[in-house]
Amino acid sequence: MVTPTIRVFEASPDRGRGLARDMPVRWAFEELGQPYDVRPVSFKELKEPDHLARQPFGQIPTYEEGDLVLFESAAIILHIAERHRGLLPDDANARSRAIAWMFAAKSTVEPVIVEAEAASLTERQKDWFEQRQPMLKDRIRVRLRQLADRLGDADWLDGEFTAGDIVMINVLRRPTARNMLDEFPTLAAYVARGEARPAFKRAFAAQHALFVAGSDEAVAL
Ligand code: GTB
Repeated sequence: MVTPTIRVFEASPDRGRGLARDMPVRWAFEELGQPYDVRPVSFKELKEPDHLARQPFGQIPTYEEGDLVLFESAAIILHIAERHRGLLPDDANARSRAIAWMFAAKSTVEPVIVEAEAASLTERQKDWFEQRQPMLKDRIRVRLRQLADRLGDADWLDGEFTAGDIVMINVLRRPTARNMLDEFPTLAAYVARGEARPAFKRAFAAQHALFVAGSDEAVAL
């Protein structure tokens, strides 16, 4: 069997904090006990034809396994979770629900968080920046409240730990969401449970080590 290769940031702007989207892919590999190779890519290479052929938007992560080239972190996780037991339940209905949670994380929860982060990065100089902030935060708050209501006091989103939890926890780890988790202690505990898993720790250490190898500015483990 071919060992898959993922392409990741050569020098992640998160300085080793595991916030880039190779982190959930690495975590999934670790949960499944599957080996993977890593190819660091520079920002310049991301926008060159060779990489654009793999990832049309010039981003990381990508996945290569023989003839198969994939992009989109959740699609990569779904692909490996379908090929190895451990991240999707055997029961067909539970399996579909786990996949639905992956979609929910990426298309219902993540967009409101990304919108607020994009505003902070690109709209700070606009005279309406401050005025828009409460609305952006409230949109996130609504989704976090709904998610907390559904999670209740359960450990994971739908029974056993699944790929849905990997994708959702990575969305909640984004700084803007994380800064709001004080208001949602059950979600804070949910994220902490994910981060306490040995597979998460191995994935985190691997991406951190890559950053350290290329810089003397890594954040502490
Ligand atoms: N929907 C795609 C997926 O899930 O795979 C999104 C992929 C994506 O956003 N990739 C980003 C990228 O390659 C890296 S993860 N950006 C380069 C570009 O677009 O030119 C996003 C990210 C980047 C940095 C931090 N950080 O420093 O904290 C966090 C998240």
